[in-house]
Amino acid sequence: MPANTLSNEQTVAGVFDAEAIREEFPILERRVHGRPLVYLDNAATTQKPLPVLRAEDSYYRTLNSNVHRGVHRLSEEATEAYEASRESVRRYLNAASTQEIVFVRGTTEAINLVAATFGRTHLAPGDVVLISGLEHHSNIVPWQMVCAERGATLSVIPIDDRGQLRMDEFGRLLTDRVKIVAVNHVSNALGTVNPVREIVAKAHARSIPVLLDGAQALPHGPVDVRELECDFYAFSGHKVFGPTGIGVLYGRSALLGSLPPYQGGGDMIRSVTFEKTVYNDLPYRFEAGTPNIAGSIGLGAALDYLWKLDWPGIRAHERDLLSYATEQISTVPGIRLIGTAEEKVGVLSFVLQDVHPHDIGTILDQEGIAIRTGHHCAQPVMIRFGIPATARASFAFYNTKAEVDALVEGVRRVREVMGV
Ligand code: C6P
Repeated sequence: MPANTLSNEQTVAGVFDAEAIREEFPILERRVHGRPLVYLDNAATTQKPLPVLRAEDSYYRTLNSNVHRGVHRLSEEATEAYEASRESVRRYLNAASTQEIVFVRGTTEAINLVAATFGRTHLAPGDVVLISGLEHHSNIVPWQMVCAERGATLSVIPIDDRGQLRMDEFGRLLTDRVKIVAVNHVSNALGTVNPVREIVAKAHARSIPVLLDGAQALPHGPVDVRELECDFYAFSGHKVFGPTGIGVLYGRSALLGSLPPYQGGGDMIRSVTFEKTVYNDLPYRFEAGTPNIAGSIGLGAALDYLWKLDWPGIRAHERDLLSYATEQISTVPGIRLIGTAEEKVGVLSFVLQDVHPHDIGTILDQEGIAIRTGHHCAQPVMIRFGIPATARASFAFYNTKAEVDALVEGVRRVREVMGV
């Protein structure tokens, strides 16, 4: 991840100790099929550190009650904890205000929210939504749905053979018919880090807003949405070492505030009569119903935990791990790496001759190694490379070179078992 799209107060790299930090992630001590767990499926979901486990447990043991509703003590304390988490998110993204932080179920819901509200109010027949060929289905399907409804068209920035966006094509596709650009910050299938600052600058030069899907970027460090100048930023709690079922939509307040509500119900209203409903202020206008209170508190704990880490040191460790893994896996005969972008996070997507990726995953599992196989909810990426699926190992800061060695050894074993 280039330092220029991530931010943190610290600037000096220490030597990051991955072995030491593993002690804070109890699940990493597990054994699977009698072997030590080698967890390399971090792009699917990350493991949780003790402070997150404690925060959720403590919420249910000591605070459990509904938020924004009760005058009683527990409800007040739960509301305070819920809103404190919103502030933790604001700080991690360097948003201007907590009004810009909407709690949702995850990245998928965040993008659906924007597609439904912005899409329905800003798209007309002949308009264009510009996405990229690297997108997760969550940043394709909601736009397809709203385009079909509004008579608009989906346009796609193509990718090159290394899995990088064709920025020359982006310039050509960015016409005045484009009403929103929606791209991922980091690709889940290939690990490519996209030039999002350039994308935002070019789109804004034509007054076109930009949504960034940050699901795979935030696990690799804080970002500064004000510095990126994006209009929307979406992410999931479970990929940033927090709980499942919780995520965030950041929206620049001027734009977010101009959008109609997404879902109707409790908490998103100021007053209701049968004749007329007056909606609540930001961000509550987009938080209908009892929210995932424990999840939000767990997410706040995760981001507070991450905030204190040595990010320059972690980035150096992650870069080192990726280049070691790339080098080592390339020594295995028959391996083809899919996605070799110049700027990448720790994702190794690969195929091994004509061995089906599911067989690779199953054999590695017998060795205690967890990877993901399939199309990674990014089928257009697979189509672009002419393959149905890949095996994908994805790293987090708690992974070590010994685990890379285990992966490479495991892939050699796959060759033996499959006779290739
Ligand atoms: N990618 C993966 O294994 P949800 O499911 O809403 O938390 O996140 C969806 C999503 C959106 N955008 C990107 C870039 C993503 O990587 C994901 C989730 C996981 O790659 C599960 S498919």
